[in-house]
Amino acid sequence: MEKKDKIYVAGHNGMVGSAIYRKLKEEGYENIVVRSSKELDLRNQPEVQSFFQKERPDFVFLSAAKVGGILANNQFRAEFLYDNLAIQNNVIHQAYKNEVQKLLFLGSSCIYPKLAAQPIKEEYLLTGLLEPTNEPYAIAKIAGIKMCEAYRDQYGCNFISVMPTNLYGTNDNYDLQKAHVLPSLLRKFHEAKINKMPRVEVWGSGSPRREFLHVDDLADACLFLMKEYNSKEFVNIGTGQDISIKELAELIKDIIKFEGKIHWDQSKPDGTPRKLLDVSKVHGIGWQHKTPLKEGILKTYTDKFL
Ligand code: GFB
Repeated sequence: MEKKDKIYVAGHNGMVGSAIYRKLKEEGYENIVVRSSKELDLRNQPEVQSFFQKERPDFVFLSAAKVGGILANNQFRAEFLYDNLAIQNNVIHQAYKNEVQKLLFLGSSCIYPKLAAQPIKEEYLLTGLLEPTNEPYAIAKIAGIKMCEAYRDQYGCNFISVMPTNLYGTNDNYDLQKAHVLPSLLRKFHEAKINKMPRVEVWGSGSPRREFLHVDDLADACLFLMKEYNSKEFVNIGTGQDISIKELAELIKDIIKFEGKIHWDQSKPDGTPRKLLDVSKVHGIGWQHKTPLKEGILKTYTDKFL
């Protein structure tokens, strides 16, 4: 990828796309193409076709997706399946038709079986049943990986896929009904502190374990792999360390200095009991994350709320 190459970042207003966009700018890439979802509806096949025919990008980061936390995934099951399938079908197919040199597709660690052995190796894909709350999203993402693999097999396209673990950072979603756990807890504890509330509601039992990666580290990994990696097999991106939701809630409570209590709302789902990626493959290719969790949370909190 040369500095003058035309690079399309799909989904540049989202958390992942905006981090990739910032990173490309930082590294001096000059020819970046973006469209907001109002300007280009990626679910619309003719619109995507004319966009690719007009712009003819050399490289594509496919970071556009409908995403959300455990409740949103479960509630908007049809949209998570349809929107994601439509977006990736259109973009991947037009990237092939318009001779894009290389495309990077972003999946998610929820593609793995609910009860996969830990840490999760790439080869565990499709070895067991999925977590029911995010099955539609996971099915769409699995289809995206398989599409990249099939277009490589049949047409020789250099399309690669990465599977990031749970992400947080700049431009996250803070809508409590739709967001993931980390931004939700930042908002809940912050508001409880400001409003001097006695307790904060945290969902589930607190026992599930999750791995959290700062989105700037993910963007760094995506650029690294776009430059260095050209194989069919997808690659996990994470930190290799996880914590329980109880530990996360305590950590955020401490960082924000909230003095009240935590109340566990057990009517809400726990989801997958543990989701820790085996990151030895990406380490072997030469990439490691940089941001320690506590530092990343503090920075995210300060930038958003202080
Ligand atoms: O981040 P989260 O929504 O997604 O939830 P998943 C992680 C854990 O945190 C669950 C608990 O056990 C939640 O019950 N939790 C506690 C909370 N308090 C809260 C809260 O206030 N908000 C939220 N959202 N959770 C998603 C998938 O799964 O992760 C997606 O549904 C995607 O498909 C994404 O893969 C990365 O890690 O459970």
